[in-house]
Amino acid sequence: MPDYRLYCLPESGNSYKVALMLALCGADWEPVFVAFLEGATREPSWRAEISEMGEVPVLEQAGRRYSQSGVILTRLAERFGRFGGRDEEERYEVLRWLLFDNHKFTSYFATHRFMRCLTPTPPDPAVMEFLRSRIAASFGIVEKRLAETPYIVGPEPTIADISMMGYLFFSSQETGYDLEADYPNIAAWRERIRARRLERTLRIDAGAARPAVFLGLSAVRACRYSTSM
Ligand SMILES: N[C@@H](CCC(=O)N[C@@H](CS)C(=O)NCC(=O)O)C(=O)O
Repeated sequence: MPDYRLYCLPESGNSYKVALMLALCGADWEPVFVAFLEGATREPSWRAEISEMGEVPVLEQAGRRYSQSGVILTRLAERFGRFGGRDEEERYEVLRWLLFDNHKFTSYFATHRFMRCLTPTPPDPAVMEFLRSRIAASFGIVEKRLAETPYIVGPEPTIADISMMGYLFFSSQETGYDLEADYPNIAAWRERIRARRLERTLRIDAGAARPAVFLGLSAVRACRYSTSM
């Protein structure tokens, strides 16, 4: 039995955050596929046994289960002594960006992609417009920040970067955003993480039951791939 089991699915960028951290830390872990799109996390039994919040990711270790990617990443950073920030000041900075990520940077971008690709009926254009305005605001803030620093907190990557990568590796066809064209600093930052990811995860990629989780390549089902949004 591996040390860690990650309840996840390849389409979930929030799960990818934890998969990326486990891979970068060289952890002994395995993915546990959750039939999220079929409604598994809405089942009362799933909420009773796996997570009352009805969300993925959930990380299992030594018979205990933990949810909320920001908390999981913090726990792993402490356990592995990596990516947590170099001193107290940086650790608070990491927390500040984790909160910004969960509230804004990941949240609106992930919801926009979900509405665009994973809902059975076409989304309301006004809702999509609202989401795009919120994405423009949060991505603009990060784009400006990355003009000054290679990683979000400083010269070295932290779990704040790992968290913020959650949805950036999905294709532009899927997200509706061309990061190279519109957010060149964010695109360059993603390449810096990609280089580390490829370096550290090849062994795991090769042996994984669901390699898409690690590669960030989504096998999105029923994706409409509308190019007009
Ligand atoms: N803040 C949470 C967000 C997790 C989240 O929203 N996960 C999605 C899948 S990617 C989910 O389970 N959504 C179910 C719902 O919103 O009811 C985290 O970072 O773990």
